[in-house]
Amino acid sequence: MVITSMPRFGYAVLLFILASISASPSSAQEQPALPPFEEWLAGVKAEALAQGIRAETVEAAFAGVTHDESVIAADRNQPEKKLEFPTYVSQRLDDRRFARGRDKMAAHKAELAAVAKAYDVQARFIAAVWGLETNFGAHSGGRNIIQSLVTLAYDPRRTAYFRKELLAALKILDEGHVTVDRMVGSWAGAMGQPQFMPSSFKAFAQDFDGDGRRDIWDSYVDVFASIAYYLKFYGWRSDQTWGRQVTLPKDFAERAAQANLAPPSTRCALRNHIGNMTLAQWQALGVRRLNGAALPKADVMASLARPDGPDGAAYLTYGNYRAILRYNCSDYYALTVGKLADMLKDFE
Ligand SMILES: [Ca+2]
Repeated sequence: MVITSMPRFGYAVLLFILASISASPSSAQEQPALPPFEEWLAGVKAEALAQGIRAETVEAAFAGVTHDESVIAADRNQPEKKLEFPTYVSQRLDDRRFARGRDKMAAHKAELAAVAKAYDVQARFIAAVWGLETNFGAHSGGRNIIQSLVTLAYDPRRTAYFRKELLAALKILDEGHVTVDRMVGSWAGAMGQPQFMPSSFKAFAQDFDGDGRRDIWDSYVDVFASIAYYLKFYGWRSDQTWGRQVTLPKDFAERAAQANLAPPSTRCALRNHIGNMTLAQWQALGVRRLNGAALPKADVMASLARPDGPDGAAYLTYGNYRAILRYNCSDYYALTVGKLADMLKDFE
């Protein structure tokens, strides 16, 4: 799911507000009260109209929309226990996923090549994100996006964030990019084959086939171009890969302490990385390729990720890896995209 930085900021503010409320003794445990559903929905409709969204769009979008308890159940049923990375990868990169990726890259070879050239992003990375998000278009989520967003926006925990996403979704309908019956996605509001939230759609979705609609549901080139533009926007370089698994010397902890290696950023997954230096500097610190060979002599900056802690596998990650983290800020996700792209390298 693509979540841009604004929503995270909004969420942080909301958490702060909730914390302030529960800090007052009279309302401990209480969440901000929302009006009854129908009254609340009327307020959303009024806001949409005030934003210039046409009445017929608003009426069509909300026809038959209800508060969907299954969305709330899905939201509250997310696994709390974190999987070890090898388990996470094995659940996502099995033989069937690889075979489907290989077949889909062959079926859309010309379209992927055209988009790769236009946006300067290697086809295997576009395919890998597509593969991880929706199994190459097989599982976009069959839910009505308006229904998912209405339900989440009416839930007091993140009402401001999802109300904004709901209004963005109405704007997308009003602009005619998709019809309401085709605007499907996940229970969490992520839409179409690249799983863009509505705000990400507004910022990043592309109309590559030039029919006037940014169609991330049914136009393959629009899907590919939208993923490619997202990565490009966040600094993708087509002369580099994502990074690589490496081996560390036995005394790496002491060497890292001596070199004063600190996290390269405080931003989500990067706060668990260390170092931000050239491959030559990593080489001097004793880091090698998985087969023991010297690191490439390229002039590339890298930070070290160890998703299962200091005793688990180690990866040097490059600038492109940070672009993948913008799509979903999890080392597990970004490493799996990188591994899938490596597996698909011969099919570009
Ligand atoms: Ca289009």
